This record gives sequence, structure tokens and C-alpha cells, in this order.
Amino acid sequence: MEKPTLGYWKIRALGAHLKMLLEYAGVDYENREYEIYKKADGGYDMTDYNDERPTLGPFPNIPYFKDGDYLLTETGAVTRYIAAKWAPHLCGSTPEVSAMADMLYSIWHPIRFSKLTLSMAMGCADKEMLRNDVRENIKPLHNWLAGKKWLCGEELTWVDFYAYEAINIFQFVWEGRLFEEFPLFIIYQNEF
Ligand SMILES: N[C@@H](CCC(=O)N[C@@H](CS)C(=O)NCC(=O)O)C(=O)O
Repeated sequence: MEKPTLGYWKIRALGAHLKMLLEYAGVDYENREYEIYKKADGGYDMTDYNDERPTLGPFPNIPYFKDGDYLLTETGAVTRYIAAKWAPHLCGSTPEVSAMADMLYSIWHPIRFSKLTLSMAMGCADKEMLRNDVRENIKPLHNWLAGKKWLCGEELTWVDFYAYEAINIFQFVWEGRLFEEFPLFIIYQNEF
């Protein structure tokens, strides 16, 4: 039987937590990593991905996940699908826990991705500026963890895989000093 395929750039960004989740769930998968090459004229050659992009359905993007004829894009949907199929205990034991995981993903993703990852990808290298931009958004994410083992309380869910990697990005932006300001993140990461 054909292995499922995870497609993403050959970088961590939105791919790392998916690889962690696939490994955790013991899935035998194809890791399709696309490369960007620097051209002699200083531009970038993205044909490795762009040539395949038109085959990626009506909403082409990466990360994507192909499981037989089934194709998914969008990070949240891909993460949830992998958990639902290979590690269903990560989807929440009640509708309340399950919806809480969805809610937390919807809160974490714009902060981590739109505010940080995209700003850095667009060339913003001023980490102090980035910190000032997201500090007030990160505070409630941090404070939410007080008295909890995992994001949804006592149950590990798929959104913890996302949050673990997002904290690594926060740590990068905080130049290694994130835990001085947000100590609950280290307790959480150590537990993960
Ligand atoms: N909304 C999408 C955004 C994904 C996205 O922007 N992917 C970037 C890499 S992080 C990309 O290069 N996409 C390729 C494309 O737009 O075709 C998600 O959350 O998965």
C-alpha cells in the first residue's frame, strides 16, 4: 500500500510539528521536502515546488498531506487529520476538549505564523521589534497554562504538538531568554 506523503519546504516552520506527530503516531510516511535554490542572478528558483503546485487540488499550499487519493492542505486540518487517523486519543475525549483544542489552535496559529513566521520570511530580522509586536499576544497563551499539564488540561491533544514547536520559535525571537519572561513555557516543554 502506498505510503501517505507529507509535503513541505525543507525547513522546520510549519512542517516540524507534523513530523513529530507522525513519528509519535508511528506512521510510515513519505517526507517530500521541497528545496529553493539560489540562482546566479540573485533570484530564487522555486520550481521544485511550483512545478507540482498545480497538482495540489483547488487550495494548493504546503504543508499538504496525501493519503491515497485524499489530499489536504491547511496546517490545522492536516494536524487534526493525522491525529484522528493514527492517534485518536489526541483529538479529545469529549466534545468540550475537542473544541478547546480547535479554539487554542485558532488562537496560537495567527500569532506564531502570521505575526512571527511571515514577518521573518518577509525579511524582518529585528527581533526586538518582533518581541514588542507579539508580547501582549503571548501573555494570555502563557497565563492559560497555569495549573494545566497540557493546553487542554490533563489530556494531551494534537494542538500540543503545534504549541511545542511554536514555543521554540518564540524562544528564537526572544534570543534564548523567553523563559525569564514566560517561565510556564519551560515547565510545559520539559513535560512534552
Ligand atoms: N494557511 C496556510 C498557509 C500555508 C503557507 O503560507 N505556506 C507557505 C510556507 S509556510 C508557502 O510557501 N505556501 C506555498 C503556496 O502558497 O503555494 C496554512 O496555515 O497551512
